[in-house]
Amino acid sequence: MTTSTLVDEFEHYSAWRDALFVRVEALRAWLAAQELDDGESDLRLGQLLGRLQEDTLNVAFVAEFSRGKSELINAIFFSDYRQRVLPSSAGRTTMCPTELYFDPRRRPSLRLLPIESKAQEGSIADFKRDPDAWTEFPLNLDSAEEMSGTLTRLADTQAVDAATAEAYGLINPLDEETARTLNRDGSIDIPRWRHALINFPHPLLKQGLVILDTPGLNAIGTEPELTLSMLPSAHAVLFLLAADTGVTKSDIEIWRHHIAPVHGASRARLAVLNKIDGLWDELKTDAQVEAEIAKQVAASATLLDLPASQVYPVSAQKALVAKVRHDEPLLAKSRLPELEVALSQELIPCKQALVGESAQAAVEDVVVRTTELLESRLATIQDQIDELEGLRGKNRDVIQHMMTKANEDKQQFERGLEQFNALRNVFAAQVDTLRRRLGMETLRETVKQTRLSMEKSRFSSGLRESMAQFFRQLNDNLDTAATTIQEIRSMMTAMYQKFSDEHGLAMVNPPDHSLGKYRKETARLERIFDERFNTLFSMMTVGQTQLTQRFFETLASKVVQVFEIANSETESWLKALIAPMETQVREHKIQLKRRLDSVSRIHTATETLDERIAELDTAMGTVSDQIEQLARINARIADALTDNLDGTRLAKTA
Ligand SMILES: Nc1nc2c(ncn2[C@@H]2O[C@H](COP(=O)(O)OP(=O)(O)OP(=O)(O)O)[C@@H](O)[C@H]2O)c(=O)[nH]1
Ligand SMILES: [Mg+2]
Repeated sequence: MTTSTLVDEFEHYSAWRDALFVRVEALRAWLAAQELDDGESDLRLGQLLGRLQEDTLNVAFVAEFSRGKSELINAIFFSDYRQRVLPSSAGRTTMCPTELYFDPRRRPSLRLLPIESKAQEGSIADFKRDPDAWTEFPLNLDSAEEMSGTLTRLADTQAVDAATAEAYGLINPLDEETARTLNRDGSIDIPRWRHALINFPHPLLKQGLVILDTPGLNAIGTEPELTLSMLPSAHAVLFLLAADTGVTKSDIEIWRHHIAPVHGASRARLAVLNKIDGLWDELKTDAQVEAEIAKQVAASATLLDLPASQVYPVSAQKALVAKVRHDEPLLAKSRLPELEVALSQELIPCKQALVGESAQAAVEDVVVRTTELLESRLATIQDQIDELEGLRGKNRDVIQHMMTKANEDKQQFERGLEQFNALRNVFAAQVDTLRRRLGMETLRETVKQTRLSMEKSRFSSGLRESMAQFFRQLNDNLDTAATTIQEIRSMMTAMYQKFSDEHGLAMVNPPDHSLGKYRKETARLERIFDERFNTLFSMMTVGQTQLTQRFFETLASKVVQVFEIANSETESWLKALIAPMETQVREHKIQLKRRLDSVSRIHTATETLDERIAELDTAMGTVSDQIEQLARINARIADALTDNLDGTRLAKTA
């Protein structure tokens, strides 16, 4: 198998993730076996395990047509198949966005969403939930030829009249470009499919790699979901230029509108100057060719406003040939290995840090909570032992006194509980306010109102105002929700303080919860809308109005997604807020009762005292063991988390 740094790094990453999974699973099993798995911990660990299992690494390839995206994907990921897996040829080839991944629950196949779906409501994400919307072709893995034959459907086109193309939002009749693309009979060739899903059991795809191949600007501009969702959610975006065309106007447009804004701290973005083999020239010295390549790299970097070191010159085609023929000098000359190193360095550590952080937060939360519980058990047992030890040889009067005292403590605690229950009502009311502001029903209503007001407005200024109003409403709701969250938190903090002061319960610092990242996400969507709108605004036609509405629908479904996450995180937070209190209260009640029982037992038979103390000693040993075991399991998870971050590799079997 041809090895490359990217493939290696990704395999190491998967091994790291698998090891982490196994150890977190061990924690969960241990908690269950020890009967320490309160619902909240089990839920958090279950979610974490689910995330680790479904974890994907998304890499998107974006460029104007014919820059060599499909060829580069073939060269980086599919050279083992010794031929082109994705079709790559001169002119427009890939006609629709194509996702490559592996889902073991489905057979290997190519699934295609017909272009007619553009006239229907629903985003690609919606259609993905509807298997009947897709045309499916099985992939015959035993025949490379048959397989690449099936995949040529990615290049299917069909001729339609201009009105149909406009209704799909694929052309703008006012555009000069459109006039030129019309056939002699007035028809126009459009893609046959809107989106493609390739389910393919490649080793890397099996480990969670998802590759997105895109067609040129025409498709990016007409499929809002690419801009809003698929590109921003990619962990790395590779932008391709070609040495034979140089940097064209539409290259720059794609870069400025679709890639440059999509840059976050945790996202890799690489510019690639492909087809440098066109500059190889046997009549020139190597140094002269080098200089020529460096010159083109520098020129491209200037136009993209990037340092030259961030533009990677390669020859995808020669790299593919070199890998297939095991021709090392040619592979070096293609300079693909350098790109692969850069890609893996930018991509994998970021991704690992992200996954590691979220795993660590969940595990720490569960471990801290469980340790606290065990420690409070330990303290109570110790108290009881002390109490009983003090009783040895005391007379009945003293024991009578102890019993009165235990009863008093119990009653005082019950009064405290009444207050706690009263507070829960206040808590419930505030949670209600919070859910109203953040809830999905409110959001759906806001979306509906915006849709209505957009339909009513005939002018672009009206459309814009509807959208501005939409975002104002969202922000207002998020602000109110944030204030309520702070109120709830300070109320709970006070309650914990009170229980800790009056009843000696462990002081818990309730977790914080911020809606900041959702504010940021809606702000980002608003910015994308603004930019998009400014581009469209200059050429508003009936078709464009429709396009704006379709754009809004995608935007709205994106906002719905954001709010869904915000809601589920908020719900988890609410649970995490109240759960320790409930556990502590339950635990304290049990301990008070035990104390009372034991005193009254002694009251009736002072001779059982030694037996009882021995019992408590055993219980003490059990709990201490549990604390130790938990610490060991936690340390193993911490090892799994940090091993690889330090650069040492984890064996797959670890
Ligand atoms: N000389 C040379 N040709 C290349 C290279 N990479 C790709 N090509 C050729 O360029 C043409 C376009 O390549 P594709 O991989 O289809 O390009 P694409 O970016 O996927 O294009 P669309 O699918 O149309 O968006 C094909 O004929 C490739 O063989 C390269 O490194 N050198
Ligand atoms: Mg292609």
